Amino acid sequence: MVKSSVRVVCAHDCPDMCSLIADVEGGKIVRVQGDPDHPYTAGFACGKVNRDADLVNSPGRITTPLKRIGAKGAGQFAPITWDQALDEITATWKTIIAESGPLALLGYAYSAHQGLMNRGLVNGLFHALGTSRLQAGTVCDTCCEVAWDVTVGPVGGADPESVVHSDLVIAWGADLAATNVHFWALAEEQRKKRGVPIVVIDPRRTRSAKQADLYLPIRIGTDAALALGVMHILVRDKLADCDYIARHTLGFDRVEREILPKFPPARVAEITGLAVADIEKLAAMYGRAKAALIRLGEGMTRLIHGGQALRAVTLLPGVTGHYAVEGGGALLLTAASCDLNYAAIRKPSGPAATRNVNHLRLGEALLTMKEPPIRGLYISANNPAVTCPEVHKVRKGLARGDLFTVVHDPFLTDTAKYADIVLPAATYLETDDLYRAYGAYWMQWGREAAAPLGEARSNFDVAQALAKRMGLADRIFALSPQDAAKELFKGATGPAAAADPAKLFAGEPIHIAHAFEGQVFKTPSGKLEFYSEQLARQGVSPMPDWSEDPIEAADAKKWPLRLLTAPGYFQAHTAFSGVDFLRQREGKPFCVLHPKDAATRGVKAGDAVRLFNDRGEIGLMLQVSDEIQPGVVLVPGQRPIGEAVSGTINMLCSDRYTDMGEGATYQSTWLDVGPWRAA
Ligand SMILES: Nc1nc2c(c(=O)[nH]1)N[C@H]1C(S)=C(S)[C@@H](COP(=O)(O)OP(=O)(O)OC[C@H]3O[C@@H](n4cnc5c(=O)[nH]c(N)nc54)[C@H](O)[C@@H]3O)O[C@H]1N2
Ligand SMILES: Nc1nc2c(c(=O)[nH]1)N[C@H]1C(S)=C(S)[C@@H](COP(=O)(O)OP(=O)(O)OC[C@H]3O[C@@H](n4cnc5c(=O)[nH]c(N)nc54)[C@H](O)[C@@H]3O)O[C@H]1N2
Ligand code: SF4
Ligand SMILES: [Mo]
Repeated sequence: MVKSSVRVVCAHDCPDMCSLIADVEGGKIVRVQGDPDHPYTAGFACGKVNRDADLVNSPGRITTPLKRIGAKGAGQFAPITWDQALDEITATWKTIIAESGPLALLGYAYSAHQGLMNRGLVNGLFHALGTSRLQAGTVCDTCCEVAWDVTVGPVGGADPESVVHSDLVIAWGADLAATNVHFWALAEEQRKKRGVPIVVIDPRRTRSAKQADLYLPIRIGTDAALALGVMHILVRDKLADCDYIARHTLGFDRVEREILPKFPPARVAEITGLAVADIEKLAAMYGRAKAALIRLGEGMTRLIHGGQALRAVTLLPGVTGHYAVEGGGALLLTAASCDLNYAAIRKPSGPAATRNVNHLRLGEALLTMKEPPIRGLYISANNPAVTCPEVHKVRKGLARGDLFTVVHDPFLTDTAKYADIVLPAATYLETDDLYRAYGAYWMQWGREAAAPLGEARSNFDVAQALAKRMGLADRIFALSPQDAAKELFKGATGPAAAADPAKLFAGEPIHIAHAFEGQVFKTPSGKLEFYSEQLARQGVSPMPDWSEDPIEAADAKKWPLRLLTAPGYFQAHTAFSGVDFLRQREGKPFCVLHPKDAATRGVKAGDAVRLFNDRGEIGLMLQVSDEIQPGVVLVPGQRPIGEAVSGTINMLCSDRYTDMGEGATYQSTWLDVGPWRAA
């Protein structure tokens, strides 16, 4: 059997963007491991991707196009050929466009293939067709992104590899040992070598928290109060860097006068549920550090006032001047500092603006949009029938008899079961693509390691085939993946633009960090904005603040438990459901209650339990643990509906927006738990 090792890039939705080595035998991927020659990957992949040979070869893979023969949602399909599938799709689209105009179509690829082309060209196809557009990512990161942008500007944050210069690391709303393992490994190494302490701020005593030097079990949704309390102490104890504040920030004087007096340690303790001593300790550690690095997580933003939370924490390094120091500052995302010509792929032609559909309100859009209604839907690399809030609405929308749905996925997902046509997708290990990390400063070309299984085709390939049949003449739809990637460099600026194509296409990792010159601010004022005119114009409090949301407060009176949502350790949303080993390690879909809450409800570990609120009820297995506080129910990850006792957690979550970025508010969900009574 011919054996070879191919250098590839991990395309899963993860900040680390590992370089991987895929071992191939007889045309089949038999092993996937971390690349020892990539500085950031450092020779290891996470526990999930170590099993990706099982993912590509999973018996659950779809190998041919399918046409629905049963009711929507029932999952009955018959195989058809690619020509039949593409002909039917494009004929239907042409009819819809002729009758209702292009706005009656909605298509998207979301984050499950992080390759710039396999994700970008699907969106490019719908851009060129002038269809309605998905305001994508509101289910994930638009809240934190907008909060960062109005504060720091659309620019990347600290380089995770600068942690070698840090003297304090704070994981704030991020379970790094689960979602950012390479940064976690670096931070731990610094702790071992140089005694750099790690602080974790999280309502759950996560894997990261268990290993922290200081762990603050903050109450959900109170991070802005904690950050403002720390600022209060920094000012009180003269630990603020007045010179930095004067030169690089805007509006601190007003925050100091109008906001900080409201956040003395005693009140912050009351709001956050933390001990005054711990708040003082955090502020003292932060104020005395020379280069403290805050890893900002999205966890604190998955609720109504999530934007205020992230913004307040993001302002902290401006008070101490740590933004000016290598190894200090804050890291949310890095992608905005990679200035490639993305439009070449994502916007080859088509109108500058059309009608937008918010990703998290897909259900609402399918049910209520008029003039024209959405009549054709194309979903690639996304499983909204599980992962969107108000999932009942999504399912009801997908069940519409007059909606023509196409799903492109390697697996027959809950969403695919509603499709008229299902197309078999190649995985990243079976595609060529260009990658740039969103949580580190690296870029890399990833090669197809093995031919796609069965008749599976890549997102890129299918986008081109559909474009051709729809009569789109844009050049990008006829280029090879490598030639298309070259378009990304035309007009690009910064370190990414300087990549040597010979090295790039040979698969060499390209370091794309700018030389360190302090955090750059790309706000309207060019400074770190404690006061944001942009927010004032949107009617949002222009200064960081914390207040209780009235709807949340009313729900909290009605229901005794609040939802805490966190990543699954052996699953990431539903993308690894096809791997037996990981599914079993994760166990059946479960929730976690504090021992006190379990006892008062007469339920015990291992029981099936019922989670319910005004939206409905679902059934999960129960684990009991004091890793969470009383009053909280933790549901890690999103899992396919068939795996659970009944339903999925998003059946209980509303599609209300966050304060910034119109993002999802999963954690603004109140509910109760009781024994499961099978219907
Ligand atoms: N309650 C609650 N809901 C949440 C969250 C939460 O914290 N709580 N988190 C939210 C977040 S952060 C996110 S990002 C979303 C994620 O939501 P989704 O994007 O829906 O995530 P997945 O369930 O992983 O679905 C990805 C799909 O893409 C498929 N896929 C993988 N690779 C390819 C490929 O190359 N091509 C194609 N065509 N398909 C591919 C996978 O098989 C899978 O079916 O969920 C959100 N939903
Ligand atoms: N294993 C695994 N890895 C993943 C994913 C996965 O599902 N599984 N998903 C991927 C995706 S799509 C994304 S977007 C990223 C997200 O990765 P992160 O940015 O790390 O965000 P989350 O996973 O949403 O939440 C992180 C932590 O925030 C905590 N948290 C919740 N509410 C609060 C709060 O109010 N305050 C504070 N301080 N903390 C809070 C949660 O307990 C959790 O431990 O991870 C990616 N990586
Ligand atoms: S850590 Fe992230 S980038 Fe690395 S292999 Fe795992 S999922 Fe992929
Ligand atoms: Mo996400």
